[in-house]
Amino acid sequence: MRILFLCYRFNSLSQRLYCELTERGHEVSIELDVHPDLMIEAVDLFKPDIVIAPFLRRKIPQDVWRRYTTLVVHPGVRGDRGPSALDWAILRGEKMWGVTLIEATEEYDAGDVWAWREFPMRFAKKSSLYRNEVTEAAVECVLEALEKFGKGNFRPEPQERSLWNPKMGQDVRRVNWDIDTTDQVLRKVYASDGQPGALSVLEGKEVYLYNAFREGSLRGRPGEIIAVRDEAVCVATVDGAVWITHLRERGKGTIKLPALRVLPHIRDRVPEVKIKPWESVDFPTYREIVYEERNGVGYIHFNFYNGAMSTEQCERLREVVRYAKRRPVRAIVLLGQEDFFSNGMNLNTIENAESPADESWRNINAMDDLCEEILKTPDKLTVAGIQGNAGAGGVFLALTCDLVFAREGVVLNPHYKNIGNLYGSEFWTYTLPKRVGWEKGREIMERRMPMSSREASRIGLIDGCFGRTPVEFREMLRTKVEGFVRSPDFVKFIDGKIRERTDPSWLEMIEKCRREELERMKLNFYGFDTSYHIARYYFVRRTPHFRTPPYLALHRRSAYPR
Ligand code: COA
Ligand code: THG
Repeated sequence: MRILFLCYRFNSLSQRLYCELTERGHEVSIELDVHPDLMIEAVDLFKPDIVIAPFLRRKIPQDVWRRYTTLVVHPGVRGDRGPSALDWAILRGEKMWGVTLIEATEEYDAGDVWAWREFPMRFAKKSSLYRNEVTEAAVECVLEALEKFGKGNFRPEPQERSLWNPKMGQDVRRVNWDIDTTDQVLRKVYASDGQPGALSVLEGKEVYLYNAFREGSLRGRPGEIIAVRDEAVCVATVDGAVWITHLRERGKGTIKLPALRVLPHIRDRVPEVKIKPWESVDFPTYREIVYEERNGVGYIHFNFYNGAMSTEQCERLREVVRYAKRRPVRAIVLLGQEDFFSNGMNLNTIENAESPADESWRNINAMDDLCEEILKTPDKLTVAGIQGNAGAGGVFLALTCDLVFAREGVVLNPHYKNIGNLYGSEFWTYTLPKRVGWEKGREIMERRMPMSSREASRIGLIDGCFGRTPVEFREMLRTKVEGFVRSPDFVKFIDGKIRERTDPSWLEMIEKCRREELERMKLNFYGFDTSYHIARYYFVRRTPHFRTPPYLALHRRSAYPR
């Protein structure tokens, strides 16, 4: 089928649906939300069989939905309507929630229902529910609806009683430290994460709060910052305390940053309460990196917000990899976190730096130091366990491991071009051709489209994909890795690895890869072409698109057959 996507951004859900549909042989073209007239132009150019809006706020013009069956993915149960569906569900503490595929009509979300799914709610941030439960349910809904549409005789069901829930404003989201309990603070910040954040006041400054965690032991005066850890701040509440890892100053053009970079003066006033990654702790708190050992295997969890890795975070993670390398374990498993494995260097902290070019250079070198630390592990098996999506340098960080596995449903973006034509580093010129050959490698890099873990596994970019949920994935991964390190094959594997990784010619080749990649990156950061700096500027400010690039819009390519 020919399917046109209308979306505000080509976000994780749109990318996942794109993969699911194209990998089933459908032809999918994408039109970003720029102007209603362009939506009409897009259907006129593409003449799709069906239109799907996976992530759209704007009203689809009559000229589109009257002429083409148009289905809107609504992250809510049947009968729920409005632009802040998940936000309200979290705030109200719904026990069950869902996704409904609604036919577009004149009135927002009031059309007939093509498919729906429900799931139990988790007490978690909106973006995490969106990237996991909502995404899985939406994929099932879309596949079901396409089957019904293909049969030709399906009649969608009218919504009998429906309830309009307005856009949630900051009057509802705002955190008031004098009265909000820890649970209420968590609820408000969860309901507002990743966008738009929950407004509040810290240190007399109006800020949006992101990425909150319950703190089980520290206490203080409500609203006061009582501790810092890894650039996050711990704020006392009326009945406990919470950690907030990211803040954005109120105002136009501000960006999300690690809390301490928004409130730098706090560092000298407030104690730093450290917890070592390998320590065990028996109360809830925020921990950026956790190292645990089980049955001779070391597992490293790194909980980096949005999967973005600043220079300092790369350094902290590298320290833990070095620790693991000294431990008597046979394998080291990198797990990232459930929402993202990694998205490479942190474009926000780079943007915020005095010199973004210098900070880009520091950050990519820190990424490469981490990658090199993993590559130069001769006597242990290294494994990447990709539980959530990965992009750019984050994918290639994973590929520095001997074995790479991903959860089913993970979306990978194994390329760098989308941020201003970056050349890329992280030893991709070693790992990519080694896994898929130069020709396929170049094709992936140039096409700059997302790829499902299933497809990545099929072409040998990764070694396998399994597990429907992060929990199931980790369970299966553990069995696999622990099985391998106890098998006779393992001894042979390690003998070979030691031989390769201590060979002077291998070491020389690795050094050459890094040097040549960084040579090209230097041009991206300091050279004549400033497209990386421009692309980053718009990316971190989440600026809406002003056109749909041809690599997304098949129908706007000059070579496209009409
Ligand atoms: N640095 C900082 N923030 C990043 C990031 C990075 N490298 N990669 C992703 N993010 C943030 C996005 O800004 C967005 O933030 P939000 O909380 O304000 O919404 C969030 O992570 C991703 O949101 P989502 O909508 O789920 O992601 P997506 O599906 O739109 O896109 C990517 C995922 C990875 C394809 C896309 O974000 C991307 O292209 N990132 C840049 C990757 C990159 O070039 N890294 C540096 C080169 S090494
Ligand atoms: N029919 C048509 N177009 C649609 C939908 C539809 N476009 C996408 C939309 N569903 C997804 N759901 C919503 C529901 C409500 C709102 C936005 C998307 C909403 N918007 C604000 C308002 O109206 O006040 C702001 C709108 C704006 O900025 O334009 O409430 O079912 N044809």
